[in-house]
This record gives sequence, C-alpha cells and structure tokens, in this order.
Amino acid sequence: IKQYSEDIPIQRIKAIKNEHEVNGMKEGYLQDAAAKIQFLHWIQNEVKSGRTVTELSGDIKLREFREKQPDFVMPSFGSISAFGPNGAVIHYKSTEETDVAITDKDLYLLDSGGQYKCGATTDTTRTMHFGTPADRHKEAYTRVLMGSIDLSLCIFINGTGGKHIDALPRQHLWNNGWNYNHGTGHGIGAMLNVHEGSFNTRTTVPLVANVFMSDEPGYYEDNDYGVRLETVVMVVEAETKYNFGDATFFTFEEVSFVPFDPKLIKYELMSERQIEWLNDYNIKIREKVGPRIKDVNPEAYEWMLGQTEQVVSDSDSQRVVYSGVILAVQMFCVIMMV
Ligand SMILES: *[C@@H]1O[C@H](CO)[C@@H](O)[C@H](O)[C@H]1NC(C)=O
Ligand SMILES: [Mn+2]
Repeated sequence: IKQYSEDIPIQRIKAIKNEHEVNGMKEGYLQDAAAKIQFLHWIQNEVKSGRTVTELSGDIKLREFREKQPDFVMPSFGSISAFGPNGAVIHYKSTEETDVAITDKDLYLLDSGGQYKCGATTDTTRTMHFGTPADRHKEAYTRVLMGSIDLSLCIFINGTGGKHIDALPRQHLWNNGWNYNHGTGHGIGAMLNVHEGSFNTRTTVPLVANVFMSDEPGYYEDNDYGVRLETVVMVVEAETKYNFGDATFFTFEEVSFVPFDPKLIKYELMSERQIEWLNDYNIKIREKVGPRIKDVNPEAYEWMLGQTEQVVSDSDSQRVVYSGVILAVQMFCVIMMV
C-alpha cells in the first residue's frame, strides 16, 4: 500500500524557516524587487516609445537587472512572460513559436523569480497594462487584488490550515461567478525549491510562524487575457485584543515588494480596509526598495513613486482631511525653503 502524507517531518522542518533563513529570504526579496521595478519601468518605456520587446527578449532584459543585484545566482524557474491571450495559459512558457511582441493594447503577465545566495528563492507575479486597459481587465485585476489583500490581512487561530482560508482570496471572484483553476498558495524554499511542501492552501496542515507561502490568486479568460498577482508572505504571530483560550493567532507579513498597477485598480470596488492595506504596502515599497534604486536608476525610482501613491477613499472624509493637512504642511515647507 502506498501512503502519502502532506505533512512529512523533514519537509516540515525545511519549510519552517529559522532566523537566518528569514533574514536571507527578506533580503533576497528586496533585491529581487529592486530588479523587477527597474525592469517594469524599462519595459513600459520600450513599449511606449514603440521599440519592439517580446515575451522572450523582455525576459532576457529582466535577467540583466537581476544580475546587477549582489546576491543573484540564477533564475528560480523559467519566467512566465505572457502577453494578451498567452496570459490565460496558467503554466505558459514562451517559445520561439509562441513569442509575441508586447504592446500597449493588452495585459502583460510576468511571473518570475531568482535564487539569491543570501538564502532566498523568489517568486513574484505582477500583471501590467502599458496603455489604456478595458473595463473587463480592470474588474478582473481589482477582484484578484482584493482577494490577495484579504488573504494577506486575515488573522487565524493556531490550528488553521491553508485550505481553511482559501475561500478568502476567491470570494470576490466567486461573487462574480468567477474562479481560478490553480492553488492560491504554495510553500517556497530558502535558495531551494520554488514549490516547497507541507504548507499550502490545498492542505489543512496548520500554518505556523516562519512559514513562507505565496499569495497568488488569478483570473483568466481563455484566448483573451490573464491576471495573476503573486506576493510571497510569511506567517507571523498576530497581535489581537484578546486571546481566546490562550490560543496564539497568526497573520501574514508581506515579503515581495513590487508595486501593483494603479491604472488597473477600480478603487470603488475596494473596502476601506483593503485600500488601507494597499497604502501601507505602497509605503513599505518606497521605504524598503526605494533606497536600492534611487541612485542607480533615478528614472525607475521616479516611476516607482508614481506607482505607489497614496489613495484616498472618497467615503473616508477623515483621510481626505488628513492628506489635506499633510499637503498644507508640505506646501508650507516648500514656501519656507523658497
Ligand atoms: C499551536 O497548537 C499546537 C497544538 O495544540 C501546540 O502544540 C502549539 O504549541 C501551538 N502553537 C503556538 C505558537 O501556540
Ligand atoms: Mn508561485
């Protein structure tokens, strides 16, 4: 009789990162974000200025940006660099036969990662539009983003497995009669396997602190487009007001820091809590990745600032007042400096 267990002890020990592995993972994801931001800025410029970039040639350029990072060793898997209808092929691998030019007419999905000798395996996906996206693109993108945020925000009691919380990233798609035919989250190694066992959103193995998992919902329309947003997150203990039965509660901390595409977001669909998450995330990108690109690539830095602006939700008048005060203070400082 063959028996198969999801929770293999050695795999489990491997998946729960120690302090050094946690630090190495975080460092590797920052290096990878620095490379990816520069790449996304570069490819947008190429497309806008009418130069030809294809799925394959773009991926070569991405590698160049990664190679400039101090700890980069090699790609962690063959990039999924997919434009338009190719983005709907979940495990797409561009070849000479399928390679197409990337234009400003459709969505571009990029799922890729690297191995970093500080001890990280990275895997991050972003979907972009370099022109004016259609409403269907925006709606899909926003619902995927909302699900990704809800998973990242969720607080769960010790004993909860990935499968127990897998409805969260799917709910905004289900509400629309949509879904995606792949897992939401897989474990990931520390300069090892890009897919690692024991902890994922298919099993009920209880999630514990220092487990790294992808948060990657998607939505795909065959022969049309694909949206996937993948942010790697780490399980951490949550601070809660109470502790029912002395239980520990957990939540997630983001590890990938690559901007979302504001042009594809319908903020009116999002809750205030989701917008607050997005604003916090954007501040973290600026603080953590900003210094790594500011001097080496000021144009990419400026572009990143534009992608990570704070969003004010209409219904939250306090926020409007707050940002008004900040603006007034900034104006005052500018006037004083002049
Ligand atoms: C989680 O629950 C398990 C099983 O009851 C227990 O052994 C473990 O110590 C708990 N972990 C934390 C961090 O509370
Ligand atoms: Mn992945």
